[in-house]
Amino acid sequence: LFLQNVITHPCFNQGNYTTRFIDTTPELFVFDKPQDRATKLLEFFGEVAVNGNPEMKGREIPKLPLSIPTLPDCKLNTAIPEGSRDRLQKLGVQGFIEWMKSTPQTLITDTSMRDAHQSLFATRMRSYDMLAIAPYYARMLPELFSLECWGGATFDTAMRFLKEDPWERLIQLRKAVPNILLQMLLRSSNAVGYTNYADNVVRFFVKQAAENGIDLFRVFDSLNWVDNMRVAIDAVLDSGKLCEGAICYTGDIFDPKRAKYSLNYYVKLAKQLEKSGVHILGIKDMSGVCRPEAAKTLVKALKEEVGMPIHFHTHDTSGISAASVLAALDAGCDAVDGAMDALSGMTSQPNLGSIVAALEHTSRDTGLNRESLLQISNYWEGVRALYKPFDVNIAGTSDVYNHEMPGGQYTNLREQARAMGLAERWPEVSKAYRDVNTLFGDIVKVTPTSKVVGDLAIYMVVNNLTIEDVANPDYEIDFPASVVSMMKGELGFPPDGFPAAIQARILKGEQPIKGRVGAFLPAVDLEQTRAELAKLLNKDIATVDDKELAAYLMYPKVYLDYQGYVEKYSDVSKIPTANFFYGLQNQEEVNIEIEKGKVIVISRTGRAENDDSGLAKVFFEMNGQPRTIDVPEAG
Ligand code: 3PY
Ligand code: ZN
Repeated sequence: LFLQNVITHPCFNQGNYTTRFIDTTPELFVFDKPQDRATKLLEFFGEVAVNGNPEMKGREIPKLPLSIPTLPDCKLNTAIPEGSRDRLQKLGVQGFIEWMKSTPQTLITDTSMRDAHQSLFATRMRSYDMLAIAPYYARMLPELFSLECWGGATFDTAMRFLKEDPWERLIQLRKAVPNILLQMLLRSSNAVGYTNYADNVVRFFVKQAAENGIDLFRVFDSLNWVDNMRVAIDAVLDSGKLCEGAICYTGDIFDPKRAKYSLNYYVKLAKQLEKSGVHILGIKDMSGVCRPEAAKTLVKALKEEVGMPIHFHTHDTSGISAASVLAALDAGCDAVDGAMDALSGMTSQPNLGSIVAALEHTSRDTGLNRESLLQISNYWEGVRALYKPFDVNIAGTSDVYNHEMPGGQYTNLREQARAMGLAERWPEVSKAYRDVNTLFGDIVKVTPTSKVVGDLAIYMVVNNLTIEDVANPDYEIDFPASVVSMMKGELGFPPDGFPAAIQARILKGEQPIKGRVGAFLPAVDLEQTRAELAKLLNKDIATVDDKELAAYLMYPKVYLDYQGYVEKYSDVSKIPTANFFYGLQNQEEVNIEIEKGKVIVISRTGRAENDDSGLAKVFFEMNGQPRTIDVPEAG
């Protein structure tokens, strides 16, 4: 093992060593125990064979075995062409922004690895499936503007449900795609969580994201409060990366009954963002309610009023969002988002391949190769089938113009309602959501404010409450904690505040915060927190790196649970997705590359009936050696 460490050490390999190499290279004496990792993975397969992956609880298992997704027909030993990231490095931020504004080419962001699966199958896509296709993106689609592949809900779900490290996902994607901009969604002071973090935590998180591979940050605030975006924006600007400040589109600029969301409201916001120094202006139509004529009018006005390039993001819940994309482009929009065909439509982004086709041979041609797009989408089609139990397959709906639920929330809330036995009462949930929004003063609904509105809507339907009951000061209601928190101002405030009467009723005598939460939250002592984490993990403090600390700061409990899981089962992210969710069938064999060049072969050879002690025996072969795993059967 020692020899193995010496010969694989990069310095040794490159001849970069002296006679003191052994004395000065302590890591040569660190021996990993492949046997341990393999045994832990066997424990995982034993557990899934007997008790199932807990993620599958209450879900319908598809017919097995599932086909392995087909990778494109392209050699990976070819050179990687230059792309948007090379351009950024060459031109610098200002030069790049000038290029964005001057190129006639439509710039296209692919959301497949973030928003698309967040909106279609509960953010469950695993790194395994992203990393397999990533090198093909680098070679086949270098004309893409960016890959949205990180942030939003993915940070949480990676650890909570998929038991994998979100940082490792980013680092590996960066390695596989060195030429295209990697983009993330950042919820300003809520970072990648649901609450307001201390300012220094937000700064610390952004720094880690920038250092580990993010080139472009899309920053938004869930109430469009620019003051609440400043810390995040400044942190991105300090990192030297691209900062896109996004305005969240709500209502309808032409609806006289919703005059607060007028054209002027958005123009004012855009000017504030421009003043704050962002490089790109994002229009974040998270619910997909920006109708074609509105998109055209909005983009035209913004182009006239501000100097930043414009990037339009929408969702296809209505079924006609591509019309809005084309209208925005007609008005001079610089960049737009789409999702690969197989991951597009409904609550996801409009179809990227079709947008490309629509623009082909026009002055706004995207330069993307349609055959390459099809091959990559074909791969995604195979991937999507692996996640069928999470895929809420419902049709598009014009009801979205009434409830305005964000794409990522719509499927989640429907699923939550179904799990609570409210499937048939969905129209009531949708109506309650709309009523709650009105009661709150017609607010922007996007994570986390959308979650608050959803919480109260579900609460109303479960408890058979009408909106009059909720508003009635004489009716005793135990409001969900998230609702109380929002009324206190813990997510910030809309420009016109929350309606005083309902705010007072919900706060029951408590006073709301005056100003920005971040201004009140004391800075977190990062080194003390690192020490606390080291103790909890039983590790030397010097080995707790900034990424781990940042993950713990975002989600303390989720992070510790995830670490406990890794301790027990090792790194399960290396297991192919079908085997991760559905285990190994009898006689099925799987190859797992536990690290580069180190593959273990596991096959399941049988299972014995449970013995009296309630232990089930599952039989495997690991690299040809028979192994038996005893698994206690869960109650
Ligand atoms: C998120 O915050 O995760 C979103 O996708 C909001 O639209
Ligand atoms: Zn979105």
